[in-house]
Amino acid sequence: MSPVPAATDSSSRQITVTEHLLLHQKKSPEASGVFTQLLYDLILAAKLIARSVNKAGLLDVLGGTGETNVQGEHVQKLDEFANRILIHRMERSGALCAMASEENADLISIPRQFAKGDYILIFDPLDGSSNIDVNINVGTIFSILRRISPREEEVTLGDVLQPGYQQVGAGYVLYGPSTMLVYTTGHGVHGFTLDPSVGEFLLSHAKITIPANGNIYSVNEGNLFYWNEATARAIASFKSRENPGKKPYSLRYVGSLVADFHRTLFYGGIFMYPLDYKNREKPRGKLRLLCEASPMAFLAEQAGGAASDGEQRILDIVPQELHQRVPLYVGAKEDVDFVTALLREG
Ligand code: P6P
Repeated sequence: MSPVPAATDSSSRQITVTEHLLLHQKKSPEASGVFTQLLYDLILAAKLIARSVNKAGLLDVLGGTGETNVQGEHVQKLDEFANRILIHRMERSGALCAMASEENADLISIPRQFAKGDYILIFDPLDGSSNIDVNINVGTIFSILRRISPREEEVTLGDVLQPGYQQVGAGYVLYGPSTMLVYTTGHGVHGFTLDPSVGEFLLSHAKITIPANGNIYSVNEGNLFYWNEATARAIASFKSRENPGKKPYSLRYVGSLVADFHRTLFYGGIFMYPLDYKNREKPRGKLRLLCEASPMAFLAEQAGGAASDGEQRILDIVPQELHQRVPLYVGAKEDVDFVTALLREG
């Protein structure tokens, strides 16, 4: 019998996420099959969300539900749908002992009837949802921690309020012209593109690194009135020659963190959401530390970049509350270090 001819098309060289993870498991012996199962279930949830996001214009999922979430934001139907899909899928994964969602005020426990694991999943089910109705990219952002309390005890908030350097995994799914998964487990950043014909995320961008000298800055300039002097000056430097690029940068701003971060990851430059004084008594950042800034910071550092809150490294911040917000400066190291130094000078 003649040997089976090796596949000749490019698909024979395509690597799925599961294969890629198994390759990593060889590198990090502590990574167990449970982690692979966690990501597998997360990917299944993402495919289900992608299917609805891609048909949003055709299904009655556009528009809001008329409700507001813990953040006081209008809940879009797709937000709610994505949140339900993730919770339903992930509580059955057998990998988790708790979850936290941007859409839920409190920790989400794993129902008694399901097997539990030692991981905690924190997610923003559909970031950028304000852009859903105008067909602009939205995304799911996730962060994975390992519990620190003994397995036989109840999970507490202390298991979740860990600094970002404790993350064992982080990433996002970007729903756009193509659906992409970008993730890290601490061994670099890797991008997978969903091939709808086979329903698999296939490795399309291995070992992503943020290019230096990317001359793009990304910020909502409409908030200028709400920034303090030091912030306004620091951001203005990107419109002058007084910056690491030695020339004015281009401004690009989508208003979806996943889209703005994804562009920064590939083109370089910097994304900024500064502290703003919209509430004069309580100036704060807008982005959430646990489900937005921290996972993006882990990805940025793993891609050779940096992330700060304007004072300190995002990954060093010890969270005080579940929905804590922080300012975020993330992107190419030289740009983040430059603007952080200016802000520290005041
Ligand atoms: P603004 C989306 O609502 C989001 O949380 C992030 O995805 C995005 O970066 C930011 O808010 C945009 O905020 O105030 O510029 O519209």
